[in-house]
Order: sequence, then C-alpha cells, then structure tokens
Amino acid sequence: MLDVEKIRNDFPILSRKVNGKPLVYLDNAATSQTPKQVIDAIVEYYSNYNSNIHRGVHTLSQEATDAYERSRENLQKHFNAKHSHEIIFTSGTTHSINLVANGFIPFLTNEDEILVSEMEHHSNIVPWQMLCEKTGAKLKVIPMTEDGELDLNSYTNLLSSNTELVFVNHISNTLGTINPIEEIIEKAHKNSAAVLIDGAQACPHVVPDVQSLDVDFYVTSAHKMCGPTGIGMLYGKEEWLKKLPPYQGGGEMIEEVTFEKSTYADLPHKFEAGTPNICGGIAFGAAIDYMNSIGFENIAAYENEILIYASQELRKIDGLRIYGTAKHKTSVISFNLEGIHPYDVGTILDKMGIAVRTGHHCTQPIMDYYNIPGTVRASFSFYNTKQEVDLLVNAVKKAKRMLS
Ligand code: 7TS
Repeated sequence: MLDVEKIRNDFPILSRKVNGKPLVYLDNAATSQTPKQVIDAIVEYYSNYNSNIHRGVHTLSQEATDAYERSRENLQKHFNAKHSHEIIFTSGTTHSINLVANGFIPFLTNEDEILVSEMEHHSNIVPWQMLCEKTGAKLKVIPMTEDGELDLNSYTNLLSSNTELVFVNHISNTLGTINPIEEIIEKAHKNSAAVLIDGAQACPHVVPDVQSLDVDFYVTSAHKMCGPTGIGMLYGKEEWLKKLPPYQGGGEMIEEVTFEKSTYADLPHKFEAGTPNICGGIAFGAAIDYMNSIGFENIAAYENEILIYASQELRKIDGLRIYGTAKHKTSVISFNLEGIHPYDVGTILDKMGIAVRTGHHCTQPIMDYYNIPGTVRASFSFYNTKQEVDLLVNAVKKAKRMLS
C-alpha cells in the first residue's frame, strides 16, 4: 500500500496555506499537482541543456533531442504502442482531438455519421461539430442513464454502416464513470468505424494498453498526471497517422520545400510542426516515471478507498445529492446541496483552504441532463488523505448551515 505521508513530501505545494488554513487540494481532475521529481527535471533542462531539438550539431541540441526522444519511447512503453512514431507530442488533449478532427475532413461526406457520448467534455464535442460543419457529416449522441453510465443498448442501435467515427471518454471528468471502452471499441470495429478515446481523466488512474484495446486513437494531457501544462499526447495507429494529412505546416514537419510543392516528413514529425514544448515533453516522461514508481495498482486501490469513504460520509449530509453513481467509477464526486448554488459552496470551501471546482466542468450536456446549473466537484488523487475527506465533509456541513 501507499505511504501517503512520504508521498506528500514529494509535493512542495501541499505544505502551503490558503486563507490561513492548510491547503486541501481536491481539484485534481482539473489539474494534478507536481512532485519535486518532475520539477527537478524541468529545472535540470533549463539549467543544463536548454536547446532546440532535431536541428543542431552541437552538444546541447543533441542532449535535448536525446532526452525528448527518450521520453517519447517512455510513453510508447507505458501505453504499449507498437512504434514510438505512433506517439505524437501535442499541447494536450484538446490539441490532440483537434488534430484528428482536422485530419478526417477529406474522408467524410454528408452520408457519414459520427457518434459521441452525452457525457463528453466540450473538447470532445466541439471539434466534431466543426468537422460536421465542414463535411456535412451528422453528429449523433450516445445517451447516458440516470446513474451516469452510457446506455450501451442505444449505442448498439445507433451504430450502422454509415458510422465512420466514435468518440467516448475513458473516464468522465464530471461523473467519474469508467466507461466500458473495450466493448465500445469492439462494437465500433464490427461496423468498420474508427474510435478515439479521450483518456484525459483515465491516465492519472489506470494504464491503458493501446494494443490490447485495439484503439485507433487515444489522447491525454500530462498535467492531469503529475506533469506540466502545455504538453500532451496523441497515440494513433500507424496506418491512420500515415493516412491523415498534417494539421499544421511549418518547420520540422517537412521533407522538402520548394515554392511549387512541399513534401512531408515521416511520422512522428509530420504532426509536430515548429519548435515543440521540449521541456514539457521531457517532464511528461519524468511524470510517468514518478507515477510508475508509486505503482498504478497501488494508486487505484488507494483512491478507491478514498472514494468509498468520501461518498459514504458526504451521503450522511441531509439534502446532499451525488451525481454519478456508476458501478465502475473513479475518485471524482460531483454533488449539490438542495436549494444552494454550487458556486456559493465552493466559495465558502475556499475560505477554509479547500480547493474544489464548481460549475458545469465543460460538460454542459450533463448539466442539461440533470437540469442543474452546475455541481461542486471534489476530485481526489493518491496524495489526498482520509483526514482531508473529513475536513471537506465538515466544511460542506458548515457551508450548508451558513447558506440555508
Ligand atoms: N477531456 C476530458 C475528459 C477532460 O477532463 C479535459 C479537461 C479535457 C478533455 C481537456 O483537457 P486539456 O488538457 O486539453 O484542457 N478537464 C478539465 C476539468 O475537468 N476541469 O478542468 C479541466
């Protein structure tokens, strides 16, 4: 099991105070905190070998290139991709999804259909709507149930020979639902549809094996898994990445340029135009090393304990409703107090040093489903403790007394 006190010492920010109270950081689904092992990798890069990559003969450039490419291989191993060139560095999940959506413009017509689930983050909805506007393809919605699970019967019925693409998140950022992506992928493939899985919320908790999932595209952001912001990943099967056109043109993504015509570089460089986030890429690898040193099985078991304890204690509060009660869920709890706006609860919690997110969490269709303006969302990581759950529960009780 985890030595949480020891782990907490790795995170300098966890010892700071907010509004005179020790910080209780429960906004991990928005972004995770950064351990000193990752901060050290960033400091070392800028202190010792900051340089542009893939272009210099000098030592610093070579060192930076090696570290960046080693990090790509690290990601390849972690996600079990067949080739390291199937790992494309992007600025994050949003960039990865837009890259794929743009790539499908030449392949879709107004006969085609795209399926997206009702519980997606806006970044896994809006790029597909933009793709539909450009191609005439139709966007269809896989509905969810009251518990916050996907309605798989409806999904099966929606699939047809016109379905070209399916987009679903691995874990919902608002409800915590772990979706049955194996089944979703298998059914899509039986209908010859390609699948993109949004793994932004999954990668801090589980290790997706992209080959055994047989997924076509898998995307994530480093900042949700102890890495820095501004760096993320697109995994794509080689055959797809070869087929899709580049997203952006510029330096490093070309083979040859004349004014008549340019030809594109091989993978992965075809999709990495311009100077990338070199330090971020290296730190992403360091974050994966850090999480693996703790162990994802340990992380999942511990976070599940926290989830069960927090759900049980919060449910004891009269008038508190939890949204998202799927059988398989991760350590995200969205809730409301009857008759009280979530923003007001969040503001009072902040006064007590407790960081939660309030609002629609970039999932307005989920809010429409429940007919609510937003929720309070507490999202837990492996460095949170049961004592912090108690502080949250007491603070919510206090907020209720103050606001009722
Ligand atoms: N997909 C999911 C499932 C997410 O949770 C998020 C971010 C994104 C995509 C976008 O990731 P980005 O790194 O490109 O911004 N989710 C949240 C959240 O729940 N609170 O703040 C950001």
